[in-house]
Amino acid sequence: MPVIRSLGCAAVLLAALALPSGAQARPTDGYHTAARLGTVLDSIARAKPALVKVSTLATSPGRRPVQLVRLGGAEEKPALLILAGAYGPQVSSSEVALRIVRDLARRHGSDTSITNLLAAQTIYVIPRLNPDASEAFFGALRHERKGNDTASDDDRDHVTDEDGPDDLNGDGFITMMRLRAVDGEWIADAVDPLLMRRADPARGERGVYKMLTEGRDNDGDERFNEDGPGGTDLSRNFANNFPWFTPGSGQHPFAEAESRAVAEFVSTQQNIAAIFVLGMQDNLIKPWEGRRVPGIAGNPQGTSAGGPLTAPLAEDNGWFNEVSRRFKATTGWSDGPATAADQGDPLSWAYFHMGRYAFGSRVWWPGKAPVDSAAGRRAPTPDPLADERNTYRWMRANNPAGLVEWAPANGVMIDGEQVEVGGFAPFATLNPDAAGLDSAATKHTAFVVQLAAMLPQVRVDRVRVTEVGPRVYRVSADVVNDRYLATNAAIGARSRLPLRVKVEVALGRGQTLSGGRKQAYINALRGSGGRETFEWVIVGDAGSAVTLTAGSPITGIVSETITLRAR
Ligand SMILES: [Ca+2]
Ligand SMILES: [Ca+2]
Ligand SMILES: [Ca+2]
Ligand SMILES: [Ca+2]
Repeated sequence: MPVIRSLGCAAVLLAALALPSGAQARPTDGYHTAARLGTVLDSIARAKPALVKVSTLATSPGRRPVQLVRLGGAEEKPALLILAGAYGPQVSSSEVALRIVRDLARRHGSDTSITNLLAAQTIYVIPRLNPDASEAFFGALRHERKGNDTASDDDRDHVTDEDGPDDLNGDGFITMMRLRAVDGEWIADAVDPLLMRRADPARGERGVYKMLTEGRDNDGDERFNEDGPGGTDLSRNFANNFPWFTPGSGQHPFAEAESRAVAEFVSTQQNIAAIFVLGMQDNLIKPWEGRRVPGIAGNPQGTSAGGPLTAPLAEDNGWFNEVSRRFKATTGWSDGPATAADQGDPLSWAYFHMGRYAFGSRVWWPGKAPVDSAAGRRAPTPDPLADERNTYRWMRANNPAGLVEWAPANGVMIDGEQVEVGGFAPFATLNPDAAGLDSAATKHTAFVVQLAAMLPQVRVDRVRVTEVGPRVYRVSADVVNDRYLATNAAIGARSRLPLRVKVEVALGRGQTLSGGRKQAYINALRGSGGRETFEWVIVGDAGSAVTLTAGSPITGIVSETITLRAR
């Protein structure tokens, strides 16, 4: 194995040397195939073996490993989990996760803040949850494939993967296609004709085109590209609000080895305090807004009578708002694309099902394009295509290769009509160039460092001992959380996930407890100095000691030895 690895490195080096100067940047520059991702992670672990451990969390149906990186040494401390690459086409999320690992590992030992952080906390990173789907990014034919390699007969016609997209114009991209049809619902936008929108009959508009993914009806069932290669989109295979019977979501929640491994890891790993998802769901640019939604038959949601929660708890709003404010201050980003639906996604699952503080970033998106105010170029207000128009104009200015202007695909006719092919190039709207990746990674690393410092931590404060009678002592102490986040979000206090803070007094020989509880639990200890006072009456000899411990796997456990004597 090491022989093959060194050969691989040499080959990469030779390829780099052989690149002619001034060579065209390729859209895959800066990105790592599944194989290269594994090689790079292994080399980071080899360089810092005491700090970084890489293991295989699951093996995909395509026999690719889903890696788990543990930063912070062998002992498992209170932890942050970073999950990326569940949505295959968003390869940028894996690349940012890889750069977070690389950057933290590199700075450990020379940057005191990082060294201290990783001495006190563990950071887990799952950089690429759907390696099967992401591999399409590197293929000769570029196609935004979402599913892993699980075989799936999406249209239930007894044949599997019989009709995928086809490159009709031979440009190496799968984009969209349009053809004129009397029952077409689409028209080209008057201002930016690359953009298509549905005709609005209320405004007297008549549809002209049918819009489909580029490709033929390979099996003649009168449906186009309805069942291509690729099974389950792992960003839709988690349990919260699971989209049942939807092609691509999987047979049932956690039907796949990859998603199931995450569920098992988070369920058994009691030290995970918060989960940061780099994916298609956002709650950092636009924070979640918890509100009370009436449940089934008017019963409260989150109860057996009222059905599951569909909105975050309003009690958590303040914290989501503040973390969002800090994310925007750290990244300099103030707005971004709308979040994708919370349907079977890992972010909403982390919060609603696992009771964790969960934060989601869209990672990267085309920035604000300059407004085109030339006559005839003004967009209508309100603009039904605002987001697409911005993306189109940004591409035109920054990445023209990300656009395919509508043009006839030579000689391809469907229903007697000439097929035209066009639209955004695959991957272009989700994945920046190499410099864009590095810049997004720097911002996200800074936020990760900040977020890790917000995780709850407890200490014991104000220990007081008073003698109330011969051999009888009253002992009291506070348990304090100085960090920003509470030991449990409101959702976690309700589900008792993660484990609550336990406060326990251990008696010495000849001592008895005559007041107070040997073990007590704190439902949720708020941050920013939240404290709870505990009191015990202990019978024992002067000078003997009791041990007080407080904490949980997510806060760390502290202990204090208290000597019984009058103070
Ligand atoms: Ca089929
Ligand atoms: Ca094409
Ligand atoms: Ca079919
Ligand atoms: Ca078909």
